[in-house]
Amino acid sequence: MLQDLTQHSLIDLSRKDDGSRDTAAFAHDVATGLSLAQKKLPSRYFYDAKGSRLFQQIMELPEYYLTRAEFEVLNTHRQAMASHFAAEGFFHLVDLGAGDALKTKLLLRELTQRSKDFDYIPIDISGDAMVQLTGSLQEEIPGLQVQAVVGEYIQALEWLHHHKTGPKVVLFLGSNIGNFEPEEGIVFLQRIRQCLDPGDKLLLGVDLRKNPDTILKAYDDAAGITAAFNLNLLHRINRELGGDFKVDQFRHFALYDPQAGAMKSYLVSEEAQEVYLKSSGERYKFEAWEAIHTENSHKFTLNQVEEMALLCGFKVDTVYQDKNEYFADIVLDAS
Ligand code: AVI
Repeated sequence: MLQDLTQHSLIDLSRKDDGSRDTAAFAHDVATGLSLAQKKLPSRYFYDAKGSRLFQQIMELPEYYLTRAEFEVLNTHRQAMASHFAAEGFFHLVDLGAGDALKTKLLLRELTQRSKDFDYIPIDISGDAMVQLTGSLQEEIPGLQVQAVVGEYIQALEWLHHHKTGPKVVLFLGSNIGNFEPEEGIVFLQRIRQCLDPGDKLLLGVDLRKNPDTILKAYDDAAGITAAFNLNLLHRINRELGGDFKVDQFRHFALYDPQAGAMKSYLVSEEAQEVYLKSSGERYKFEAWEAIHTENSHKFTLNQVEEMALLCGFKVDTVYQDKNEYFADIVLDAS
């Protein structure tokens, strides 16, 4: 689908079937994860409509410092970032997982005030989010050239690599890199690098190591929103895969490993029980207090980011931080 507006267009690279392939992949991943000796479910399945709404609420929680800290980084350093990115003339500003682009808009306003010598390419798997974003940008930043892309990150970057020539600045904000396992994160950054040319840039948002108490509270808030977000995965399995999880017999449990810098989230079964999944036709046995691992959120040191960047064909250019040094947005140059 290509919807052409004057300054705003939207290209949809997502698969146009009835969603059955997505459901089959979900069913496969859940059946595999629940059959392991140490059960696990992939965190990417948190984000159905309800899960996405809960994540919006998480970002507003007093304990969830990440969003506020990154907003401060972009707000404080937006002029320096804009000068840096716009220094060599026209470029494409590519936003991986743009969502509502609340933080990116700080940068977009700054860039449009100085010159119109760039276009904005938000990428997101949610078509609805991209339609809403292009609408809001039309009102808030008239004159901005926007080409929204609906699709998976790498698929969209490969499309851009073949269809958009010229320098690129890629944004990967929000410490989304922290939800990958370290080896997967490296493969992901290497794939981003393959879609870029030397001299292109990646602005990578990372949550930094800090007092473990601060980190733990961010993933175990007093209002129970993070617990609801985690438990929603079981509701989703019940609804979409014909599961019979008794959700009220599971509880959210979060712990932080300060040596690994890994925030780990679990769903713990309070009773011995069996769960049936219609999609696999199997029953899965839980001992009392057995856990399902659902998410890791890695926290980084600046040295780790530098090492990771080198392994992936990038060099650290500039590190921007908030005043508490909770969060960093790091400009990496493709070498
Ligand atoms: C999307 N991601 C960076 C969030 C994080 O902090 O790992 C997801 C999240 N999980 C629990 N709270 C927020």
